[in-house]
Amino acid sequence: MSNKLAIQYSTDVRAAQAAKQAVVALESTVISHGLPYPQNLELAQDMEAVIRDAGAVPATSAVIDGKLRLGLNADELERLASEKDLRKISVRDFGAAVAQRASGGTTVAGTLIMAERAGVQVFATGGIGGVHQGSGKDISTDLLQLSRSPVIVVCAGAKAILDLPATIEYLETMGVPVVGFQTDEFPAFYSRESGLSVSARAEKPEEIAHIAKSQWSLGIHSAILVGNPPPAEVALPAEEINTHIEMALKEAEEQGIHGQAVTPFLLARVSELSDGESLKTNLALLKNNASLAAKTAVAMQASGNQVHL
Ligand code: PSU
Ligand code: MN
Repeated sequence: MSNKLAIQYSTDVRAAQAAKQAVVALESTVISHGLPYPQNLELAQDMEAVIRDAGAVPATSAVIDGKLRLGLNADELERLASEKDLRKISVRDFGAAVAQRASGGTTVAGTLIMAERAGVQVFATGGIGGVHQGSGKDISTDLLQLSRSPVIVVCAGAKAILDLPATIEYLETMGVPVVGFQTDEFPAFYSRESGLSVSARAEKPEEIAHIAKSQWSLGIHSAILVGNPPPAEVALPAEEINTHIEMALKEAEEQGIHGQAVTPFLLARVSELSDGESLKTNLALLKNNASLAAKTAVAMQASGNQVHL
């Protein structure tokens, strides 16, 4: 890679890496395309604060004016939260964004690439992309990249806007371990249960770190996907949220929404249809994931870096 394409770090992320402190990467499509303004900005700041409170350093990932960035300042976060025409940057989109000096949020797949390049081992998000409902032809690049980047990804599962059984099957096919945090079931984002089994269960962050190091030390270079159920006090009953999801899916089909626009459309409609109830759950589980990711990053650091990649 030429110097021009090197990742630019914020001062505190660079200092944390030099001091071998725990760092947690954060994706930013959730800011640019997943949540409304100003809740998205507040959320981005809250997630960073949660990570600092747990003794780690947050590294929000984005492309700003064609530069790959890990760690954003307050002005840049504000831009990502409020600017129009920001790109949604997944694996295929980096080259064009750099060449055209564009700005945008990185998806789970995009952030995995940046975290791996930067040697950041833990990453927090809300929900991953997956296999969409319907013809089965819309499959998120997140799943492919999860099979390629050795990073621990803490999520609340995936939203039931997706075909969850097909998503779990795909992860199995691609060899991605799915670890339930204090649960045997893959969470369904708004709801704690999905009826789908995880491939392993961990009770503590230290156990997640141990599983990751053991898997990677065998030379298996996939992500470790951690399913962290939403906090019980904000979790929504599956039947309630599924009514809104079905409505949103019907509208997407009627309006011919396709490609990258599908996920943002469904997220926005489900939030509107549930009268903000789902937004509350969304914000709470993102902070909950930031907290677990930070504790896991600290555990990774504390147990030493004897991973042989
Ligand atoms: N699911 C959510 N919230 C999100 C996303 C997914 O509940 O914000 C975002 C993530 O950044 C994810 C991306 O990586 O959407 C997946 O988009 P696609 O399905 O187009 O790959
Ligand atoms: Mn897609």
